[in-house]
Amino acid sequence: MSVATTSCGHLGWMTDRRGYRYVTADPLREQAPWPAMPPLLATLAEQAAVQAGFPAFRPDSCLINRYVPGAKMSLHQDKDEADFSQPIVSVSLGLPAVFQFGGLARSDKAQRYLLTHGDVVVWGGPDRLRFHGVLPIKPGEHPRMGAQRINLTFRVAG
Ligand SMILES: O=C(O)CCC(=O)C(=O)O
Ligand SMILES: [Mn+2]
Repeated sequence: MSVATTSCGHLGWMTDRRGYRYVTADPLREQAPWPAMPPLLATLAEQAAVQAGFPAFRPDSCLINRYVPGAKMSLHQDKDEADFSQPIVSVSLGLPAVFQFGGLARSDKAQRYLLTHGDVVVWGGPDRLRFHGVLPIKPGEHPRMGAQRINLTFRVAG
């Protein structure tokens, strides 16, 4: 079971035979520009970054991941962005998830955090390239979001 992904903002993330990269147009919508990042959400992400010590954070990309029960994301690093001095800001909505936050090597032991509706996580600085992932989402029904989890990650990609 995999995660469905799209983006908003100036840059969005895509994968094809050439690999993963950020692009300015959505290949699944006839190369239309990605939808604009809602200002309210951009402001939320920027304010969270300020609180975590990253006052210059101006995201140009927001990845939108949709998990249904059983969907998971394997341990990985976010390393396709241009500027690792800028953090990742993650907003979770809907069903709870167990977020794994590991070290700088894939084999490092990962800590586990339960992320529930409305939780915001910021990782940056020396933690920016830590491996992270999401364990399979348990079946359930969220009162506002139904049987799904939506995760938004705000990034400085370009
Ligand atoms: O769904 C999450 O909490 C993490 C998503 C993530 O790591 C990613 O999209 O790169
Ligand atoms: Mn990631």
